[in-house]
Amino acid sequence: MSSKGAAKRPKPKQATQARQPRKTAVITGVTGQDGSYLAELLLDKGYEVIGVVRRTSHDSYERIGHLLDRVHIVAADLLDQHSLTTVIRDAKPDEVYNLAAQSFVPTSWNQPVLTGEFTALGVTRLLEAIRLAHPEARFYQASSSEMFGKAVETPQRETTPFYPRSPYGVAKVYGHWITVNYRESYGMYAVSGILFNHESPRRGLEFVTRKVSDAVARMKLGKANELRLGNLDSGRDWGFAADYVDAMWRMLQQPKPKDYVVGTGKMHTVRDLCAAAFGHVGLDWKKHVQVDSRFVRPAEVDTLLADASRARRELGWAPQVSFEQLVQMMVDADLERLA
Ligand code: NDP
Ligand code: GDR
Repeated sequence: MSSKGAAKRPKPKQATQARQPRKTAVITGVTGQDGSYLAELLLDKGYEVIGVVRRTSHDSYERIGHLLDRVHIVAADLLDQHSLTTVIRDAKPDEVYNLAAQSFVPTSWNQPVLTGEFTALGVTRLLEAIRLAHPEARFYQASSSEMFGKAVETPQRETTPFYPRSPYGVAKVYGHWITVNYRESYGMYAVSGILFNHESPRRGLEFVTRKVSDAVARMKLGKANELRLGNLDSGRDWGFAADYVDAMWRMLQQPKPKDYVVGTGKMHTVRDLCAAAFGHVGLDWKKHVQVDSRFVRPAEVDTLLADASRARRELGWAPQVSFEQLVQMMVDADLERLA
């Protein structure tokens, strides 16, 4: 057969369409709220997902129980350099999402040093692991609107100066800048997503949205009658966690590493949150909510409101769930769970 004739034959599919290799992602904090939604998103996209968990005497797989047959669980701790380096060296991931942290603001006043170790130095340990073992990996750092703290302008965007108001906020500022520094020092693809509050039925019970949705469900079912809260005046830009993990993924698909603010651009107070949640089940929040000084913080962040126009423009990202839909979703989920 002449080579000409052979060239005319249609090539088998495999030869022309090289299969895309499956991407691998490492998620620290996979047992947390965001880790569980991000693992779902990446599995849906065909990634191999490696979830980092720290050793505990009881497992904390409540949020990822339904994913355990598809996520590879590995043990490592943000406090332990060697364990992080081993994970990165063995996995050689395309993407690393650093979601692990001591994430509850009030605890950061009680445990400021530990919060700094996890939430600040933990970022450096993970960046060092990547730099030494697999510098090609793209890195996402879970930065926070708490870095804006006593905000010097409203709304807050990527260029707004930081003024953190808690040991947690201070630790996140360190995590943000060390990420920027590794990008600029070593040319690593490292980005910081400055995410505003995002919630879901998987939110920890101590955070105010979930504390309220859980209490409302208990009251509706006759299991409780009172809810004690701190500052009702503080304003937050609350969105739905599943929307926000999509923004994280989009940040790692860009041609150049860049930092982005992510939020809805709408602010509500804790009072508004109470009105929406109690109102959803036909209760009057004013009859049930008591202000309790135990829940008032030593220093408060009064108003957080995102200007996410860079994320909208460059990532094509937009929130899909409104504040009202979010609150109703959380109350309904707690009603179902407790009924
Ligand atoms: P969660 O508190 O729900 O999850 C935190 C995760 O970190 C858990 O999986 C926890 O594991 C893990 N973790 C804590 N300490 C360590 C450690 N030393 N080593 C390894 N893992 C550890 O947080 P979210 O999912 O809400 O938030 C994810 C990230 O995003 C956090 O960094 C948070 O600070 C940040 N963030 C969150 C926002 C939000 O509104 N949710 C907004 C902006 C930023 P374990 O289950 O064992 O406790
Ligand atoms: P935040 O979330 O501190 O913004 O951090 P949280 O839900 O704890 O507080 C929001 C606001 O509500 C006020 N508040 C109360 N908060 C709690 N937890 N409990 C109460 O009883 C109560 N009463 C009033 C608070 O004073 C505050 O103003 C969250 C975390 O997920 C961080 O990890 C993340 O970085 C930021 O969001 C963005």
